[in-house]
Amino acid sequence: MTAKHLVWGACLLVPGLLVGCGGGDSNSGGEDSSSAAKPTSGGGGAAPYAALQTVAQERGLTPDDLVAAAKTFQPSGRHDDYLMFASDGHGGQMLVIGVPSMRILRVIGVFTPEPWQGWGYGAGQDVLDEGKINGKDITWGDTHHPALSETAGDYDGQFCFINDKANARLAVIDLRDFETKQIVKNPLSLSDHGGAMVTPNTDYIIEGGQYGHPLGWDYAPMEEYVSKYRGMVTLWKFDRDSGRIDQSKSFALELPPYWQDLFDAGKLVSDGWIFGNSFNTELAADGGESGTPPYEAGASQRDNDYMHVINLRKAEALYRAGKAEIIKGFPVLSIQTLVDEGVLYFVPEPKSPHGVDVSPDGAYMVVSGKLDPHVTVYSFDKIQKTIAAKNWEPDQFGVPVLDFDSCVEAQIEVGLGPLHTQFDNQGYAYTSLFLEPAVARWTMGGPLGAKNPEPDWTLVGKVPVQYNVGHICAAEGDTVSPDGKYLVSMNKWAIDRFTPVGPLVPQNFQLVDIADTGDTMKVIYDMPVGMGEPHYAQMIKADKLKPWKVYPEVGWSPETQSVRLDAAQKGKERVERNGTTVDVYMTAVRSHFTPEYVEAVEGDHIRWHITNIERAYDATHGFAVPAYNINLSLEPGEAQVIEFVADRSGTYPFYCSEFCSALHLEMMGYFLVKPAE
Ligand code: CUK
Ligand code: CUA
Repeated sequence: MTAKHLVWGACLLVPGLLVGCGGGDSNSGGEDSSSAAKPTSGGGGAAPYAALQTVAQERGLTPDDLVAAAKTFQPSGRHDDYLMFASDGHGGQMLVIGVPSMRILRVIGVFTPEPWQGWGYGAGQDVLDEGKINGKDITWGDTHHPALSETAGDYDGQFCFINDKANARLAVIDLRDFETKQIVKNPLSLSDHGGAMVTPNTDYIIEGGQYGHPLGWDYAPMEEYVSKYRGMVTLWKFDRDSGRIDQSKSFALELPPYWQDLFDAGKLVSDGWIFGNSFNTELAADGGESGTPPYEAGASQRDNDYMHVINLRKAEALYRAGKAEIIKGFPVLSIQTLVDEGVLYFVPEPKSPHGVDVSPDGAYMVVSGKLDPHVTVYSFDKIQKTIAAKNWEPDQFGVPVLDFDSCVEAQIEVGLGPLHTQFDNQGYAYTSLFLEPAVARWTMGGPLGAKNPEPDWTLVGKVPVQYNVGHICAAEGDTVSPDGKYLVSMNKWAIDRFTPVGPLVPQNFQLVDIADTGDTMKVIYDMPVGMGEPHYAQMIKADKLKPWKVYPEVGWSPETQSVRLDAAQKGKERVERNGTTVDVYMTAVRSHFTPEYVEAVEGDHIRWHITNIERAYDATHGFAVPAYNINLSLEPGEAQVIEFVADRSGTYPFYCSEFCSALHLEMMGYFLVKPAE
């Protein structure tokens, strides 16, 4: 036996290691999974271990690899413990990923048409149309930050929101059916980044701007940057009952044009406040065109930028008291009002910061400086005392800049290029290090620190990641009660991790096991993401979600979450002509459409009402019409009405695009369009 064999023998003959990995202690994600057979533990004596040893040797797997595989493998039918809602960047969609298996479960069309669910190909058009800008269709988005709805600072599994950085839009997704219900276009801004984040009871969805421009984006020359360009943060009021943002109760705050970056809501002790960071206090304005440094240098000259500290409760009261001015039809509290009324404060933050993350107890705000090896931890209590003592100097817009030393609790040297911070249930914080690249783990002194062996602000360990990590996402890691256990490192570069597929390389989501304390974190899975470039994600315990299996009633409209009065009904299928308008009432059930052929005349205005009358889980039908750019996914009970002009005569075979039954191929019909006379 070689040394390697001896190692193997030692590992594989410890029964606990392998028996444990098949074990049934993991939550299996709701009622469906209980039908899945729970693996029996071990059994069979030494033979399975010998087989495992053979496979491991043939494939060159180390004992660590085997443990990682055992921690992430889901036997067929076993459900994941967590769901991760991830942006897919300029894919404009949302990804739903099971953890720990890292399997993609859903791709939700949000700002971008998505043909599988018919999003923009017959369904969802009204929602996509809400996202028009200057009357133009905008059919992509740059999704950055998903935000699950919260109750008392904890994910409640009801809704998810996400922003479009490219166009300053926000979307609402209903987690009963995982479909996008609303897109709001910010009337003030064309660029957002500090969204979506929610306040602890989802009263407001926060959308902070990014690149300054005149509010409402009217033209102003670069020379007027300081006088006319502005930043903003918008507070969108969310109405849980309707599942929609109520634009009539939403308002914005005018901010200096400092390129606001990310926002986070206070919680518990800091509830009622919001915090943001910014990265261009230099007001670099012309990108080097007139001999000044280009933005990357121009916006990085000063040692400090400003964390924004905003008293949301006060801002809300001012808005309700009618203190907002109206810009582009939208209420905006001016900088002057915010200063006069003590709503807005700044605190210096080290060089070119990225992100601000509020600790689970709400007592601390963590900011990373991209060009500074520290994370800076601010104390909410100290900030309040500094405000009370008026220990500040105004900036050039008159906003009080609080004394740095009076607000800081700790600075921890974590490594190169710190970006984003998440939290666990053991009193640790985790910060992504873009430049190293690694994820650092450090102890949160303060109340959570009581659980630590070392209640201190100390770096305790790092795990290298591959490569260039941006955000990290720990299980419920930005709530009032993080779960620990898993952390996903969302890496921008993959380089050598996957089989080459051309010059455009997938991003790499690495699952990190953070269950053990100390310097023991391990990467246990690499997941390529070959869509857009995800930024943030949030991970929720799967059993908090209560999605529908079928729509509650036949004739259901996902757009309104109610029965459509004009839905096609079983037994009442027909084609009705009224002048040149033709209403088709069609039902779909395994394995036929009724009616199976439909005749129209060139130029007719067609309203095609189609209902899937199935009540069986997973009995989805599609509806695809060639040459008319139509494809629907009709889940059980779903009704859609699509309108189009039959502008070309011809013979169009339509069909069901979901393989729904043995006779799925027969589930078709003809749409006949007679030439106009
Ligand atoms: S951002 Cu992309 S890595 Cu938009 Cu939150 Cu930091
Ligand atoms: Cu219905 Cu295929």
